[in-house]
Amino acid sequence: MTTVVTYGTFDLFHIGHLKLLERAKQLGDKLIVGVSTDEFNALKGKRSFIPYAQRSEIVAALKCVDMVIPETNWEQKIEDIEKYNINVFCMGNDWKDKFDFLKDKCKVVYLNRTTDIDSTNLRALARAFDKESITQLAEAKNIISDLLKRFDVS
Ligand code: C2G
Repeated sequence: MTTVVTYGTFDLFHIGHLKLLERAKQLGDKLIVGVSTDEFNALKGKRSFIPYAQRSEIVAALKCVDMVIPETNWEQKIEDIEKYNINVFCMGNDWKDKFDFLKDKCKVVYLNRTTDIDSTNLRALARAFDKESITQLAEAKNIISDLLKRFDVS
């Protein structure tokens, strides 16, 4: 039985997260995912849009995920590897080399990230969309009020 572990925030869950987790599962038989708590995200200097309870429930619901644990600090990886008899630690390659210190405890694998999507640009997209739709609504309001004036409808 090969047990794989990976960690992440998984905010605004998207295809990049899914592909990472599915490929992580392919590295073994069992996949454990450490989902960053809101408090740990604050330590990472990240504020997630979706609260931990929902982020962890979404990840736990995935076919490829066997177990979710809270990620509360940077140091827990070493304990987790021993506690859960981890054989493979994997992360997206935006973390390349950052976890090589785990190599004396288990295999360390960095998987290619999925390009053109991440939670930050999804948030920016949502903000732009809101702004654009508000602008369109304001334009529509002006058109309607002009029409009402023209036909003297109060
Ligand atoms: N990821 C990916 N492709 C993307 C976005 C993310 O493959 N387009 C991967 C990341 O490389 C990471 C995982 O999905 O392996 C989770 O990404 P984040 O939620 O951004 O994780 P992060 O905030 O980097 O936290 O201790 C490790 C940290 O908890 C990682």
